[in-house]
Amino acid sequence: MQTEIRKKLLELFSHSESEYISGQKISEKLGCSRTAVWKHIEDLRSEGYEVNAVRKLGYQIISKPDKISANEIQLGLQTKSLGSKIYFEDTLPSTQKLAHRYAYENAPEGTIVVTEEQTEGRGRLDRKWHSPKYTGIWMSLILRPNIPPMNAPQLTLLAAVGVVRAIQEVTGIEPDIKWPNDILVSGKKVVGILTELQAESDRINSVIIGIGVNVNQSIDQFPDSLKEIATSLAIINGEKIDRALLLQQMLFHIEKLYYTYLDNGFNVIKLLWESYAVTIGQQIVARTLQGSIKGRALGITDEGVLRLQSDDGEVHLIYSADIELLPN
Ligand code: BT5
Repeated sequence: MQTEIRKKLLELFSHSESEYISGQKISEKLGCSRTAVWKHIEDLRSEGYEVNAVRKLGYQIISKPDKISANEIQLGLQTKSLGSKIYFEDTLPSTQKLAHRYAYENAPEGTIVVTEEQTEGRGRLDRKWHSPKYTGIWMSLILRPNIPPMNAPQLTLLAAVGVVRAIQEVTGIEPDIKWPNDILVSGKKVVGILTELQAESDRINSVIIGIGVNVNQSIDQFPDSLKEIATSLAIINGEKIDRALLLQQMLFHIEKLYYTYLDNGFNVIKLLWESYAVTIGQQIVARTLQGSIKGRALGITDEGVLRLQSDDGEVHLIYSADIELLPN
């Protein structure tokens, strides 16, 4: 179906939730024949929409498919630049990989790459990110901030705050952030964020922020190795969540924070981040590539670096690590 017509059709239905709309009215609004309307409705059905058709009353959308599309992301999106260009694929090895290519090819700031499934989704240090079909938000976002490369980790924290706010708003769940890039609910990971750069020594060409959100997985959809440490928003809330809406709100909140950050620096973001962080004040073990350090997390620096006081009183700056929270 042509994108414009499809958009108009869905818009029409989104204004009259669960009501019938007559074929006549649809044909007028879309500027096409009644036969064409019927054809468009058939197209929606083939995409997984459940549509009731009743003579004299018209059409009613009963349920939307548990799928997202570029159109659904666009419809109702309240951002200026984030999501202004959307690359959407049913399946991809990894959205990061494709976003790197687009970033290299000068894709504008705000470009996003979204997929329904990743076959080679990845975390930090080439770890795997489990991304089963039609269940999560697997997205990479391209930004082009004029900041020194050393400040790029701040954007991971910024993105985490944006995602937490979107989750709170859409689901009512109150997640925690574990430094630097995990979003947890009841100690289990629901979101992972991976920030990568295309940069020269003194300037950033692009920042590619990969965000994976476990939205609608059931517990059986996690492999055994993740069942104890991961969860989804639907498992917590006991009901499925509208992924397109959540994605729109993520973009909305990240954009708002991003503009604040560009105008006023990291300070506001830092305060917000600290208000959601479970790590601060806790006994933790930080596992870095150089070894492990045990101690108390004091806070983060203005650059977003973790300050950790080891048991001998020394304060360490941790740029990258896996954090284990210890019982206090
Ligand atoms: C992360 O890495 O948490 C960053 C994950 C980023 C994923 C997004 S999805 C869109 C974009 N495209 C990509 O290819 N990646 C990004 P890290 O902190 O290294 O955590 C990885 C670890 O989390 C794994 O070793 C597993 O233990 C665990 N894990 C894997 N899949 C998970 C999932 N779906 N939910 C929760 N935990 C998971």
